[in-house]
Amino acid sequence: MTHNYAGLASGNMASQNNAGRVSKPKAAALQGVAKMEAVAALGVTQCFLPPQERPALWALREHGFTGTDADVLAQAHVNNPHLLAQCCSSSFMWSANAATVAPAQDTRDQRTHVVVANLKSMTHRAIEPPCTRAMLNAVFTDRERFEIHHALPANADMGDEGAANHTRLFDAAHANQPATHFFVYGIDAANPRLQPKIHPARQTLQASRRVAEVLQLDPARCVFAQQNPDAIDQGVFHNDVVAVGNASTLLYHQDAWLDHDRVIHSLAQSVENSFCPIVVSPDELTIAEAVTTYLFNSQLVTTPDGFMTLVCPSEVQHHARASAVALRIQQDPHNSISRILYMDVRESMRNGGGPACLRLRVPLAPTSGNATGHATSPVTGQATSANMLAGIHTGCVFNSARAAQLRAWIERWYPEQLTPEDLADPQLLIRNRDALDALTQQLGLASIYPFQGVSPLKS
Ligand code: SUG
Repeated sequence: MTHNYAGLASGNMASQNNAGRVSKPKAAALQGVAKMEAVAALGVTQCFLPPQERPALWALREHGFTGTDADVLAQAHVNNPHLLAQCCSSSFMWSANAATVAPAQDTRDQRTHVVVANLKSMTHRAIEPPCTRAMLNAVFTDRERFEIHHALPANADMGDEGAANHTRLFDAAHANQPATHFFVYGIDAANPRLQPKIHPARQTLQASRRVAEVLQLDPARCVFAQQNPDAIDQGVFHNDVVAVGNASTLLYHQDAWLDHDRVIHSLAQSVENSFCPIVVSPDELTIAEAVTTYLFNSQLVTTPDGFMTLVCPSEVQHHARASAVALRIQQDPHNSISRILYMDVRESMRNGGGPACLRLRVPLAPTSGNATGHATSPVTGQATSANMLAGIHTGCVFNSARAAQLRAWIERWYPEQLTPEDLADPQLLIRNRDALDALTQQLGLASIYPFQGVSPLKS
């Protein structure tokens, strides 16, 4: 509801270039729902997370602002407008950064493990984890099946940006076997020799390793790679700006990582024969073009026919070279990608988030018995049985009725547009809280927000 362009994310070109622009929160939310509907039409089961509470009054108070909520907003607006913007960011919309997930079949205790990302490298995002964890606990309610871990401590060497830097690869013919987990980091904090010169490296090797441990993964099935520091300097702040994977397919830019040959060799050994790398060379598309079009930030999903659809941002369609790459991939009989679907997620794109940023994969397997359902599992591409969704809060499972409900709620509560001046308006805060109260009641969700009495400080 406070989606705005404050230019808060250094190293994220879209965020920097659109700073100060008038935002359209209602359009942003409606674009997200339309994208979910399109993905649902491809046969993919989805859940959704409600927005976080913004402005984050508790964070402003932590910085010493006192008095009524209106006083706090007014003082922050005059004395520290940058902090106010940070406390108003809607950056939680990019749920690829919410957490890293390992499904039951990959973990030592055969439970699904989720590590909330600490997002410590950006102040406006570091306030997300406590509410993210409360939400994930409210959605994945079965503690026997799902463990939602705390974010890693925000130590200097523990920058974690969640699933944006993690890809799970597996042979769809053996989907119940443990998968390969591909972790990409920006910097080795113990050996920071190779690092970007201009923009920050957000993910540390130390954090990626720790996430793999907390997820209870077999170390032999984990592959770690370092982002190319030159790519970070050109705006590749997350790996998902230059790579996307699904099942055994990995679409990536040739200059994504250091030591490209070793990385691909290690992945090929781990994923074995089914591994299908699709590389895009700088001659076809430069890193700078990948950053402006977000070709690689597409959602890659398996459809019930066993083929895959690449859900691209419409910026790709309007870029001659990027759309030519998409067409080349679609027409190549050696991979499973048979369809390209273009979606308008422009409001998100203007802050550096494409279709892939707007989702977090939670692979599900049947809890027991045979899969006899109707929808398609994002993990296996096979039928999703009702029991796969057992232990998940039904109010947050997406379907056409929910889409209509969410649309009506967005139309009722979201502002058409916002400028930086609007963020200090106490009426906006009151309206946002009323909207979140209405939503949590409609969805039958437990209390998850600070204004509902949940601690905003513990993640
Ligand atoms: O962290 N943008 C987000 C975009 C995150 C995209 N997610 C993935 N690549 N998975 C970021 O840089 C901009 C907010 C602002 O400037 O107001 C921002 O936080």
